[in-house]
Amino acid sequence: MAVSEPTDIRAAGLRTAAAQFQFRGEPVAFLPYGNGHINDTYLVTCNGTCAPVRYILQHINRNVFHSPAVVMQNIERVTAHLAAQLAHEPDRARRALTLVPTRDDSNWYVDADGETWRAYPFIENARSYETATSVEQAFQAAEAFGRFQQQLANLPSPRLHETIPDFHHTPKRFAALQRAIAADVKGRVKLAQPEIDFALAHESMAGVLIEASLHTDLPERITHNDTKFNNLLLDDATGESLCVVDLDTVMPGLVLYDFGDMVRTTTSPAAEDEQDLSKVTMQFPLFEALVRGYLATAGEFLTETEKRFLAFSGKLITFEVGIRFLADYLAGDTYFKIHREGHNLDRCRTQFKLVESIELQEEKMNRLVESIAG
Ligand code: ADP
Ligand code: GN1
Ligand code: MG
Repeated sequence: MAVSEPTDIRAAGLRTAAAQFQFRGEPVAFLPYGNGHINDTYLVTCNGTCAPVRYILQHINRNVFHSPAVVMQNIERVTAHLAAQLAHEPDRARRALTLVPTRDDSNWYVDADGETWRAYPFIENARSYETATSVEQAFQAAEAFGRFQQQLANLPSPRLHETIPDFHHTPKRFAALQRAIAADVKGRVKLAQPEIDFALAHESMAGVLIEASLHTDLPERITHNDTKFNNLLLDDATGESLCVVDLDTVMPGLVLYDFGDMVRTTTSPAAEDEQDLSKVTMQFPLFEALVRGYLATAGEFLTETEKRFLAFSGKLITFEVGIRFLADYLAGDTYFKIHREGHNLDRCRTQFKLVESIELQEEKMNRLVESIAG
């Protein structure tokens, strides 16, 4: 068997894992794929009977997801429900992820080292992007993630597992940052003082949504919880949203964290790890497109309070992700994959710059939401 990539010691495990799934044809090539910060994702090409057939094969990060079986149980239910919702739609196989069964008819494979693998058919003629380049793309993203929430609103009980407890509990994220500052295990506090000062000065926003959810109509719903722009595939031919991917954190949550993460990842033209901070800015027309796209699909179920916090949610989750990058930098880069020295600090800086940009425009953003959503 010719295996083109990767050539490191993981290749053997990768081949063994691939052999467990009911792929059409023999796996003949493996390539690391995508820009996710968490899992190991590979594009596997099989020599199907007529033409090559491709799959996504993923190794779940156990350092992040302490119970991969719980992640997979959620994904089994979510993908089955989405398939049922799409039963009468054209092109439905490209509109939702489908798990590929293993040879013994499980939906995932645990290898001899206890590592968990899963596979999906590769959705052809579509791709994800790191940043949005047009208002139309922002509209498509918000409409798609809103539709995703709507499709899952009637998922039968029981409640989905919390694959990462308190994932968007911003005050607990803030407390984790404070612990990382106090521990200073890598002696990096002195290298990140301006960012630490920024975080400490903004602490008061951390609890706003959690607090509001205790007293107002901010209900728990089934949310995606990682709605960054590169977790959405757009159709190559039409540019329209096609499929929401990265289902590991689909679980009970607040819809505002989903909307906020779209603001974080689509409104700035700069990459998440851009070092030239002058490029980081919240572009108002893209925010407007997000609001319109989101209301087009989620508008019918959103409460007044959910609508009222739409602009704030962008600022909050951008802050939350910023303090997570900062805490990970201080802790020695143990959570997010990094590709260079100081990578997590660079990522933190773009987030805080974006928070500032949102602060400058927040009033105007709120006025816009009010004028559209009433
Ligand atoms: P991570 O959890 O590490 O972020 P993802 O599940 O988001 O991993 O996958 C990484 C990338 O792979 C995505 O951004 C997307 O571009 C691509 N991808 C994932 N699943 C599929 C699929 N079934 N078909 C096509 N591309 C996919
Ligand atoms: C991670 O897996 P990925 O790259 O789509 C992270 C998100 C962060 C994001 C920042 C499980 O998302 O919470 O917002 O990086 N996922 C997890 O880019 O922690
Ligand atoms: Mg991803």
